[in-house]
Amino acid sequence: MNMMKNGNIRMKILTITSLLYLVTLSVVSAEGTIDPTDNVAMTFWIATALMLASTVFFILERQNVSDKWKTSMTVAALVTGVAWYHYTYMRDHWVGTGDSPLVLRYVDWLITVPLQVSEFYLILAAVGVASAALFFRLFGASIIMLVSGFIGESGIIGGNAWMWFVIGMVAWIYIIYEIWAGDAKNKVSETSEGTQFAFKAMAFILTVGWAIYPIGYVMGQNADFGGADGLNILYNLADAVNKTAFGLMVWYAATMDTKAEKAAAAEN
Ligand SMILES: *C/C=C(C)/C=C/C=C(C)/C=C/C1=C(C)CCCC1(C)C
Repeated sequence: MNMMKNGNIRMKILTITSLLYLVTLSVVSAEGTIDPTDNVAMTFWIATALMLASTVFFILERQNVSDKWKTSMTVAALVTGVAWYHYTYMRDHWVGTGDSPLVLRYVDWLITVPLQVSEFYLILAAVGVASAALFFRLFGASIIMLVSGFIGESGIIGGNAWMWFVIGMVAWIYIIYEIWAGDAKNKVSETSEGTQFAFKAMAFILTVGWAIYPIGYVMGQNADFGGADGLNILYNLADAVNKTAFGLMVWYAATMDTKAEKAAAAEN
């Protein structure tokens, strides 16, 4: 009992010191200096620190959840970890040039979005009801959404930015349809409370949290709508919600499920 208590306290101290250390490191390692009147730069800084703190948290919490949730926690940590790495560059790019870090942003999304949609597959696979087809449909649609967004924003192959926007919107609406009304919905009803919670929370984030991105895209098209400042503030905010909160939902569900499993085991 005493040993467990000591272990818990040690763990907490370790968590808090690593968080403080890493967050400080991420702030002082910046190449440029931050202008306190630059609100966009502020959001880059906050997002960078948040991504790092979330990554450390998910890695440390991974050991407290039951085995079947560990891969989901790893993926949650990868999403914020990859984003943290890119944010350290995106932040410097903004401060150094005052331009949107367009390519870095989309490189980050192209890695982190497929990782996130794979979470739907993972939480269903953990309880044996997932289909690979679901994963490939979500994966394919998310790639179409991102590639059309990139073509529209960068103008690399021409065409109208609004045409590419519409294609991206269609792909996103398809993803929403797939998770709310596709066959995953029937499968999830057969699973544990924790899995159902995770699935619903993630579906909600893909619908409401992801809606911030197209608004950012629209702002970026016209200085009157907000221009590059509006676009970057919204994209940074959206990443904070969609990467950190998304992982927290997985963590919450995993914790809930692990508790329920332990309680059931104690009864037997
Ligand atoms: C961690 C990064 C995430 C979750 C990025 C998500 C990005 C989107 C949901 C982007 C959506 C877009 C549309 C729905 C229309 C076209 C323009 C995009 C690419 C901004």
